[in-house]
Amino acid sequence: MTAYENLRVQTSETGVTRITIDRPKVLNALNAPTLLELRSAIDDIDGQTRVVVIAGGGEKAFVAGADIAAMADFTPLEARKFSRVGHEIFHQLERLPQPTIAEVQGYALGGGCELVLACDFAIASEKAVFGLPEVTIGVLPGFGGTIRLARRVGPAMARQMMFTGVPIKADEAHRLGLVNEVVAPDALTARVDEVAAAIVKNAPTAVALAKQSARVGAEADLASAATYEQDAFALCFTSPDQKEGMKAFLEKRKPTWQG
Ligand code: CO8
Repeated sequence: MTAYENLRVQTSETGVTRITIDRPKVLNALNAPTLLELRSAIDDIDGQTRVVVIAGGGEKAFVAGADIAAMADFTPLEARKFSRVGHEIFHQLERLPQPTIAEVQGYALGGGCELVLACDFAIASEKAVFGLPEVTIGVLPGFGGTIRLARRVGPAMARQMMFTGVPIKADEAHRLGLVNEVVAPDALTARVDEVAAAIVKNAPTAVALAKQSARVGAEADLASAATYEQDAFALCFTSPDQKEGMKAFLEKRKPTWQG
């Protein structure tokens, strides 16, 4: 297992890999070394992992944004590169075959909110706070936030959040569909583990193909998306998991997946 300075990475026996951004003194702000470690941790994810959880260290924050101290003296070219690297890593996260869950216990601001948006879905504590405050410090959401927030909560609300920079609380984020569930702070990890376990018990190939079809479908026109889904459905029938899943149902027993 790779040792990191700014991350903690643990894989459970059931195949849930938890990547914790761990710089609590600066509310887990993302600087370049942290982003590069995140890239390496995502690269290291293999078939042993069935679900990826992204979390923040400490009690206060998921991630309070890109590291403002590190960005303050950027030249335009350095800013472009930082934005590009962030985009590449969040894109890589979004395209993992395994489902990804953001476990949000506190501030998810700026780049932290953008990290949430690069995950398949989020489960939050009642104390979580979401926002894109970049314009309050003279920049804009540069890790995909101008694009992904609109796709999650609709263009008008995304623009209000982006133009005002005013953060929203967990219940409002839930109402908008930015998070799937809001739970008490001390119940958060257990609830995320429960949802991850519900995914892990299903056919790995089917889950991966369902994720890919949903992602392609969200980006394609309806006819192409429908064709892709039909192909993905057919692909399931090349997998031993389909044979086992249907056989187990008919034999009234639990399936054993090969993946
Ligand atoms: N970057 C660097 N340090 C941070 C950050 C951050 N984003 N957020 C908090 N910290 C540090 C504080 O400076 C402070 O350090 P110190 O103890 O040395 O003074 C420590 O974390 C604790 O923070 P606070 O004392 O401020 O804690 P509070 O509870 O008073 O406030 C807040 C919490 C409201 C979350 C507050 O810290 C805050 O507003 N943070 C900044 C939020 C923000 O503006 N985020 C967006 C940053 S920009 C961004 O994310 C752009 C992404 C795209 C980049 C594109 C590339 C060019």
